Amino acid sequence: MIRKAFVMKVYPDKHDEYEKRHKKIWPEMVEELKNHGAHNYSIFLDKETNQLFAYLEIEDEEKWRKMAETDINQKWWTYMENVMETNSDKSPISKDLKEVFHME
Ligand code: RM4
Repeated sequence: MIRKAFVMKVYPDKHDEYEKRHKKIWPEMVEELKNHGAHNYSIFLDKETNQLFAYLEIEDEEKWRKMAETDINQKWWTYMENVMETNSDKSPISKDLKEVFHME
């Protein structure tokens, strides 16, 4: 399994809405995430900086990359656009983090 971590940003007044939408994440979105080899996906919020820290495990980088192109992910990004910082293609602005420690 490949461990992945990245950060994104939620708008300051949208913390609750962001969490609410993830509590009710569409089952089809979860299904597609699983189909693309995603496991153990967590997102944490730093309420002071509005930064979201995401961690997940993936089976394969190429499979994961294809998730972004799926209809459901494109719809999810459109839905999430008004609560988080996004690029012009509606993907969340996201920065990959480097793993510097791991313990099994
Ligand atoms: C986030 C963001 C990510 C997505 C997760 C499920 O808000 O849209 O791209 O993978 O939700």
